[in-house]
Amino acid sequence: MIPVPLVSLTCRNLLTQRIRALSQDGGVPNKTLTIEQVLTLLGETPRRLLALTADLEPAQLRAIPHRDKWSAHHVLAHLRACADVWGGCMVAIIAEDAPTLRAVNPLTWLEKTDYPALDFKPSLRSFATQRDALLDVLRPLPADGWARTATVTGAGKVLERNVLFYGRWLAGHERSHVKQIESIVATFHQRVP
Ligand code: NI
Repeated sequence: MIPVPLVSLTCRNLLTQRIRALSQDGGVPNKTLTIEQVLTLLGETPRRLLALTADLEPAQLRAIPHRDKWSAHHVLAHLRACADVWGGCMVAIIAEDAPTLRAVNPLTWLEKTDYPALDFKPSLRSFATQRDALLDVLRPLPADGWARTATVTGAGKVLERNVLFYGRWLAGHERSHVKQIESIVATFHQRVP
């Protein structure tokens, strides 16, 4: 039996404010994933999201279950913003020789997008298409390509970061949010006593 959604937020501002208030995990990049693990995880994320949410109704995708503070809709909007920012850094470092990049907070970037206003399923398709394009760039990359660096400003001290740094950050961060969506979706599959 499917519980009635408890909260349904459709207002874009409320969504972005909620994501901003609840995001606390973007600042801790993963430091241990291998290149193969990064590629595998990045390829899995859109497929996992599709499989997990395939039988949910739009209202369920926007509903915030008791035990979780995000809806699936929040998570997808957040993941898309992170993919834009960190995936964009990877592509820039591959395309340019030792570029200087200005650090962008994905939470700030999200506010410049229409992701919170989009319906979940077309938004997920766009996310998957973007991911395929990123993987087309990353899969042929030799090991020294993953070590290409950028100088990153605007995040306090000036940093040097490479492609693998952003790949680990993106993949590790998505892995935790996929688990979060598993938890959200599980609440809709529980039997109500
Ligand atoms: Ni996050």
